[in-house]
Amino acid sequence: MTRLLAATTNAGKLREIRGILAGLDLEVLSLSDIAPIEEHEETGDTFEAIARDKALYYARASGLPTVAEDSGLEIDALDGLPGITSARFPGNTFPEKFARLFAMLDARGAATSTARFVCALALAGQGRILFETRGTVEGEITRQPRGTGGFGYDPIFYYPPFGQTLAEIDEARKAEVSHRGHAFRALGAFLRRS
Ligand code: ITT
Repeated sequence: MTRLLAATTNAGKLREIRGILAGLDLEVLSLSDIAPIEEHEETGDTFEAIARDKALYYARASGLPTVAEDSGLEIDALDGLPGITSARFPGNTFPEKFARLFAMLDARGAATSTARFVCALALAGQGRILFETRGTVEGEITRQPRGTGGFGYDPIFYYPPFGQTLAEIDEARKAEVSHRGHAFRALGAFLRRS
C-alpha cells in the first residue's frame, strides 16, 4: 500500500480528503501521524502557487509523497474576495467573518452574489510536482447562514441544485459536488493510472 501525506493543518479538509480517497489502496497520513514539521508560511499569490509551495515543502521535510491543496471562497460581487485570504480573513469566528462579508456586500449595494469554492491541488514527490489540478463548485451567498455540517464558509454557501447550503448536507453528498471532491477524485484517477 502506498503512503501519501495529506499536508494540511485544517481538520475539516483532512476529514473530507480521507473520505474522498477512502476507496484507494493508499495509507493517507496526516501531519499528526509523522514527526513534527514547522508549519509552512504561505507566500504565493494564487491558489495554485500556494498549493505547489506547500506540497513541495512538506514532501521535502517528510520524505513522503505529499498532496497539498489551497482553497477558498471567491465572491463575484467582491471581486473574488476573500479568495486566497479565506483562512485569515478578519474575524475571530466564522459568524464574524460572515458579518464582515455581508457588510462589504451592502457597501456595494449587493444583497447577495454568485460565488464559488476553489481547490487547487498539488502532488509532490522526488523534489518535484507530479500532478496538479483545480476543482470548483458554483453557488450563491445566502444572508441566512444555515446548517452545522462541513466547516468554514459552508453555512453561507447556497448550492442551487440541492436547494441547501453545503453545511446542510452530509459529507459524502458535499464531496459529490464540491471543489475538493472534484480535485481529489482527479488525484485518485492519476494515482490509479501511475
Ligand atoms: P492548510 O493550509 O493547512 O491546508 P488552511 O485552513 O490554512 O489549512 P487554506 O489556506 O487553503 O487552508 O484556506 C482555506 C480556507 O478556505 C479554509 O480555512 C476555509 O475558511 C475556506 N474553505 C476552503 N474549503 C472550504 C470548504 O469546503 N467549505 C468551507 N470553507 C472552505
